[in-house]
Amino acid sequence: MNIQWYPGHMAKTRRLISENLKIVDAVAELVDARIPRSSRNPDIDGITGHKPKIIILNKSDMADPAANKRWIDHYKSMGRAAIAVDSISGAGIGGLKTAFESILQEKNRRDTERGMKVRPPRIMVVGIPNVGKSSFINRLSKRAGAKTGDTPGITRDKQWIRISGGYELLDTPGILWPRFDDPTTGLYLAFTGAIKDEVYDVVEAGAHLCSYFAEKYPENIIERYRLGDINNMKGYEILTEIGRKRGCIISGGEVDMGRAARILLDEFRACRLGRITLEMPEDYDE
Ligand SMILES: Nc1nc2c(ncn2[C@@H]2O[C@H](COP(=O)(O)OP(=O)(O)OP(=O)(O)O)[C@@H](O)[C@H]2O)c(=O)[nH]1
Ligand SMILES: [Mg+2]
Repeated sequence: MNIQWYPGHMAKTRRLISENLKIVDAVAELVDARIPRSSRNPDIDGITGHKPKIIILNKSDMADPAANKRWIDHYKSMGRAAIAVDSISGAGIGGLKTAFESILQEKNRRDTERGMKVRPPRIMVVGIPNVGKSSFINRLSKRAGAKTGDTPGITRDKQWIRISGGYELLDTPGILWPRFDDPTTGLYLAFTGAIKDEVYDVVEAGAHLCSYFAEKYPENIIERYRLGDINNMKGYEILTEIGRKRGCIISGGEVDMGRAARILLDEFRACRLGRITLEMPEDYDE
């Protein structure tokens, strides 16, 4: 399955990011801890140029804790600032001010040398749709100032939000890129809810997610849906079994595959299948 999604409003967001770059001091790029590779927009480094940058591994509460650590170590080994957070509970948020100060150290030193006053920074928050940019900002500001929701495309325009210490954060709409070269990228973005459900085949995606679980986390799916032996079963067969177990039956006793797939995707996104990381740094060469 080859999923692609790049509606016109994303091209507009790309321009918005470029245009506002000159008035911000740093960029916080949010990635989804369950899919740190697929959720890193390859265009963002190009658009944001040499601005100080930090990678925020968000939704870390939904990902495998050991994998979170491996990803943070991986970013650090590449010389990138990175921190894992949970924007709902606030775990990890306490370390952010220090992390921002550290990426801005060089700029502040230059400003001081030039006799300029060091003012509280402006930080642009960017990332793919539904990754938690607005939730992250709300958590930092301790107010629900930015609208959030569990579908991609909630934030429509930029919005400045001031937090303690005089910091100003710029919320931006989610942005993908014009073409996913690797079909796995589109699939993982669909699983985690970064791509709206209307643009891909939900049953096919559900079957792929079953195959992934069968290979990497078989106990989680067996336990959740009380499945028997899934060895040698294809994704589609596992999904059929899930549908049967959940009573998704249509006339003639057949399984309603669409309903089965939606149950699986909803429960995966709600973390009911456990803390899952779909990709590890060592699986890819960067
Ligand atoms: N478990 C968990 N859920 C989160 C976290 N951050 C955000 N969410 C949830 O993820 C969904 C998307 O959050 P938003 O803050 O609206 O995401 P966004 O990146 O601003 O999305 P767009 O504006 O559509 O691009 C919401 O249902 C949030 O409650 C997190 O760290 N952990
Ligand atoms: Mg938003």
